[in-house]
Amino acid sequence: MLPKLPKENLLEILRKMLLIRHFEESLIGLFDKGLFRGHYHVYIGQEATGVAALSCLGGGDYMFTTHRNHGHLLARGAEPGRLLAEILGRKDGYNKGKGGSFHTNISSLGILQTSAVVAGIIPLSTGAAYAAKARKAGQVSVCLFGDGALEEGAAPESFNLASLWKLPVLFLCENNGKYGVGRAVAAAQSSTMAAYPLTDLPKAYKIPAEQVDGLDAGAVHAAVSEALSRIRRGEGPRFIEAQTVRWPGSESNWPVVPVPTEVALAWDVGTAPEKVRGWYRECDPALIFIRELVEEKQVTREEISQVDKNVRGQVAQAVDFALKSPYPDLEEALKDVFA
Ligand SMILES: Cc1ncc(C[n+]2csc(CCOP(=O)(O)OP(=O)(O)O)c2C)c(N)n1
Ligand SMILES: [Mg+2]
Repeated sequence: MLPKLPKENLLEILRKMLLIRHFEESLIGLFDKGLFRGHYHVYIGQEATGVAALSCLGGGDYMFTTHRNHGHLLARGAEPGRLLAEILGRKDGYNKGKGGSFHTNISSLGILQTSAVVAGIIPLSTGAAYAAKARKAGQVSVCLFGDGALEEGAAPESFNLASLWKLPVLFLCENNGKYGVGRAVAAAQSSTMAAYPLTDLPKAYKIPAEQVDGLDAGAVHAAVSEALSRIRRGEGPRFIEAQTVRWPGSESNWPVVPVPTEVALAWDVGTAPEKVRGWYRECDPALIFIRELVEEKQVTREEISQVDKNVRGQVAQAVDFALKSPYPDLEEALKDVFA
């Protein structure tokens, strides 16, 4: 379903979903050309969750994210050029190229910590919520993490304190399952957790927890805005499990693009390789959103093509900006270091 929002907000959600998609597909191309090194993860397939959820935050709220962060950062308003420069280790990146894909922090956007340490941000987001509560500033701390993070001890330890102290934190778990096992199975057993559904774990700590279809921007928007308003009213932490289906391009160790995303795929997946057609037809959140916009007569196909064209232009400019940015000087290695 579509989020209950005016057309301009729906167009903004569409714009951000397509921005993330084209940004990530371009990034895979840059990696394949040897333009950056080290491991990286892309957010393709989860755009409806990140974009819809983060559209509910206020300007002063805090956000924490993981190894699969690029989509969250773009959804929160990161400039694509500076983010790409950071991932490529360049001087004009948000953290002067020292954070890279796994550790881009943008404090001006309330993004206090991005960490590839699985579950590392869960205690940090709880601490930020503690600070927000102590300051009585009305801020909420939103922590986005994968299903795998629940396996770490840091998760239940944080749930315990957040619940005891009624901290203003939203734990948003993105359960991206496994492609090809069917949605119901993915939802129940995607992780190696003995406890499932995953919501059983926060519930043991008396944290209200619900599951939501992470491919459905409207469902995510409704669940997150309701959760945030309850948290802001002082009701304490909440947990949402957003279920998506892993993008087949993220099945192997290194991401591959099975078919470059075109708006036309929303109606005809014929150009996608046969074995991934089902994902693009049924599980692609961007294409689902596009179809809904048109079917509910909110937006025409021409308007969607125009948004897509603008976003592609923006990504091309970001690539140009990042590639023109120099690598940091050697002496920079010893600056901003606390050791
Ligand atoms: C503490 C820790 N253990 C192991 C890893 C290696 N690792 C990187 S991503 C990952 C899987 C995380 O799964 P999930 O949280 O579900 O995120 P997804 O990649 O599915 O989005 C693991 C085990 C790590 N980065 N940190
Ligand atoms: Mg996962």
